[in-house]
Amino acid sequence: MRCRIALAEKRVEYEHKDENLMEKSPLLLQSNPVHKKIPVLVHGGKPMLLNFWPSPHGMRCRVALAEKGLKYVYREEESIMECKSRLLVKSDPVRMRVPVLLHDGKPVCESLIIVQYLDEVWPDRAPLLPADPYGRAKARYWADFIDKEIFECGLKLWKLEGEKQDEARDQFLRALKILEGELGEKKYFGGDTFGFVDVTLVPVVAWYRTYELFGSFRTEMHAPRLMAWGKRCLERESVAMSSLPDPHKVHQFVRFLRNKKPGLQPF
Ligand SMILES: N[C@@H](CCC(=O)N[C@@H](CS)C(=O)NCC(=O)O)C(=O)O
Repeated sequence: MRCRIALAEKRVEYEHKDENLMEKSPLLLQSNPVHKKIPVLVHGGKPMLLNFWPSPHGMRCRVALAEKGLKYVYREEESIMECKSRLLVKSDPVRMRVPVLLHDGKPVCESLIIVQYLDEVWPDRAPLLPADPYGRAKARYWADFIDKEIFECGLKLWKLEGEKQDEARDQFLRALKILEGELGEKKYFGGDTFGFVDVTLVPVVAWYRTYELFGSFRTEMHAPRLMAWGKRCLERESVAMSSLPDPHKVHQFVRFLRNKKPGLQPF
């Protein structure tokens, strides 16, 4: 109890594990092999991810963590729209946005930086970026393209209406076509292996429905290869395990946000 009070006094976020003292866990025996008693504080353990479930940026971090088979503590910033947690404010005082990865107590912000950080710290587990500098430069180019032309433009599909929304739809469909060309006949953007560009784009699978319903188009008609790629990605354990949210749930949530926006027609 005194440890919990001290942690609370210091405002330290932590994961609490209950011990069954009749059957001591391997973690307790390994952490306190002499006395085999609680409490034990394990410091610098698993990474922690601060996220908000519909965030496509958070989804890519979850997929990268799963690809690398890394165990981590997941923390939902459930009230992010109204107020940010102390931990989020402390971790990203500039933008206060999710996702944030805390590793060894240090925050890493921005999803693409997080994915690259994971790849650098754990290079031997399912490498995501190509080994050669030119391959890496190309993969980063496409990741940047996806961020701007798919996810940033996707926001405009539900936040705008009229002519501006039409422009966003044209830009979005053009980007899908370009990505369709880049994928070509390959299994993944990374060739035979699922890589950095795949991780960057895969959250779109949970968002297609929302983009389609707000933008009045069918992705299948414009980018059939990308749709097939999305289905292949969903078969991967890492993607399934990363709990990409149900597309209907994402759409319901976005509809709720849009209908709260003043000056826009309810959708
Ligand atoms: N470029 C950032 C975008 C992060 C972002 O837009 N996060 C949103 C959720 S998807 C957020 O935290 N919004 C809350 C806010 O801005 O107050 C990344 O890739 O991580």
